[in-house]
Amino acid sequence: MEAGKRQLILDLHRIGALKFGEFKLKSGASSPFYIDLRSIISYPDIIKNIIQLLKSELKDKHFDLLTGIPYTALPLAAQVSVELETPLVYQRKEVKAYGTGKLIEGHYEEGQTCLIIDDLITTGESKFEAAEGMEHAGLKVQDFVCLVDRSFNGAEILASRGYKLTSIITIEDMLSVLGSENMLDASLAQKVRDFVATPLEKPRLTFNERLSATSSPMTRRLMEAILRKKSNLVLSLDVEDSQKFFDILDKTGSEIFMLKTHVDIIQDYTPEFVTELQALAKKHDFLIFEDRKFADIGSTVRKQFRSGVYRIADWAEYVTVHMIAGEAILDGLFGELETPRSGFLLARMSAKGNLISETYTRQVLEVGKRRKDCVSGYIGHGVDVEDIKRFRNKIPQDQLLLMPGVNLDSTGDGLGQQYLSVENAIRGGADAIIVGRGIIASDDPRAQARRYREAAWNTFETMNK
Ligand code: S5P
Repeated sequence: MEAGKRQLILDLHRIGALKFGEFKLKSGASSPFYIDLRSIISYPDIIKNIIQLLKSELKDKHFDLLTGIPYTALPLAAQVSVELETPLVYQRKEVKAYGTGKLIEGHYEEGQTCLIIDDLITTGESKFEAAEGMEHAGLKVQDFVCLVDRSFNGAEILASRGYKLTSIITIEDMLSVLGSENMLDASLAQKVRDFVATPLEKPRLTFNERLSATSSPMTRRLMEAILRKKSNLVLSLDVEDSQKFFDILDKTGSEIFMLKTHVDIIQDYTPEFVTELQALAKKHDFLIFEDRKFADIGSTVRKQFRSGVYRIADWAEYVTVHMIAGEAILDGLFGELETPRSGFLLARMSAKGNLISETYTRQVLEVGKRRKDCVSGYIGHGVDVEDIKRFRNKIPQDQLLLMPGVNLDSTGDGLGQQYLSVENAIRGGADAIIVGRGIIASDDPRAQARRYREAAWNTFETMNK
């Protein structure tokens, strides 16, 4: 190992930026090591070394601009920028959503390539957010350089989105340097290795354990229905004619635990529609979910939910909600209701080119976690199993992930819909799949509903053993 890297490891250990022992993480889990590089700015000698190390990593890379992810990496990037005579830009941390203010400070031109420096990589999430901000401003991102890769597979995670990661030092480097200096005993080093090898997977609870840990009655009802009906299938019954609607529903009702409607699609809607719907829900034992995608201010959605032609709150036990207008929409919808109702927040969408960003998704999850009283879970999607797993890991175990955009025979519909397979959706961690045309466009919806239910349930069962 290069002398500079070795020195860096010893220095980080000396100043307490790197510690071994037992540390409690935010998640409540405990970790055998702790890294916090925020204090390095107070040690000019260490910074000098880091700048040399960064410079030599950057030698062979092509970029027009540099940035560091605030706060820790920004002063590092600033120094490297001066030494390499390459312009610096940076992304404002406090501007969280696009379109509301200037996101990138500094001079740049569209199409330029920006290299991103950061101090640590763990899950890759903040890297994706940084890249997204740069790309949104018209810059290209290819390379990330991190001081410490504290993950098991940082390079792989970034490669899944087409980025290249170079790390100055890894956990393994630290273990070997400190081990060779007798600063770390072998059993603790092994503990660290084991911990790092499985950092992304939270302790996995079975579905039954998750149910026991869930306190929201509306969320428990969903979980209980899934177990009772041995079904993870939500039917999306987007047809215009009520007779056809009830015909398909009666044939498929036994296979589903929940029905998803778009009631405003029904051409011949009358209040009797609801009576008949509720009768079938009783007959086949399924829940009712109106995919209204509420998105307005609290006072307006309150009326949209409770009044008008459809009086959705009277019969839909669950509804979808966009968080674009902020958390107060939840009070507008679910506050002061006689019968409790619950929402699913749109955290990610299946439609090609949708405008949901990583930052937006994170913020939706933050609201949803605070509001378990009226948020049973999220609507989400992903590009592949690994991507869905990473997303699922951010969702609390006492909330559900429902996944639309699932089809066993098609990859898209020519109108932007993108389909995943049932197996990928469930293996990624979806608790239920939402299937529309895969079932209703068939000549035999009953057989298709059974096929989807079985495919999902079989995968779900193997994961919950
Ligand atoms: O991101 C999304 C969110 C939803 S709720 N993508 C979706 O497709 N949906 C809904 O799921 C969509 O409105 C439709 O009702 C259903 C998918 O239907 P399918 O026919 O493509 O399976």
